[in-house]
Amino acid sequence: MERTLLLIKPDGVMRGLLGEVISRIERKGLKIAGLKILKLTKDQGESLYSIHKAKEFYPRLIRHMTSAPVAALVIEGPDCVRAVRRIVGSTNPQEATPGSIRGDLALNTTENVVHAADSVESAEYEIKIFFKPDEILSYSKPAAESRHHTSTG
Ligand code: 3AN
Repeated sequence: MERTLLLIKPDGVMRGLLGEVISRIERKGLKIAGLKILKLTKDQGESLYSIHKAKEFYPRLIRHMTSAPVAALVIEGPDCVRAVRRIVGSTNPQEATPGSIRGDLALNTTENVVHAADSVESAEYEIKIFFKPDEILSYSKPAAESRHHTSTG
């Protein structure tokens, strides 16, 4: 069972989009195994986006990410890194497919509602920035167990 990290960014929280985003994740059938609201410290923002340190937009991005609370979610499900990236849509909301979170709900690239880890390795690294192991609860049914359950009624 794969895990990924999703952040609802300050713009998403301030616009009252927590329910909208979480609902799209749940409707897909993915499970929320960890959930918290927090204000990112500068250190947490820099750890999350260290790969973009040299980019022109980096200071603006860190300023935005630390400007108001975010929601951090650990999401669990089969192939969920890729599934969540598809639900989130392209970085630039103007190019994001309608039906995706960014395609439907965002207009600009800094304030694009959500962040999602882009690989299983990034997900592991990013989950550790925000969650201790005992703050993540696994309750997905393994596929074999649900099949067995169905056949025995
Ligand atoms: P994604 O969030 O789609 O994985 P990344 O990892 O390339 O995109 O970028 C991380 C964040 O940096 C984006 N969510 C966005 O807020 C910001 N960002 C990326 N590229 C740009 C850009 N060209 N201009 C402004 N902000 C950007």
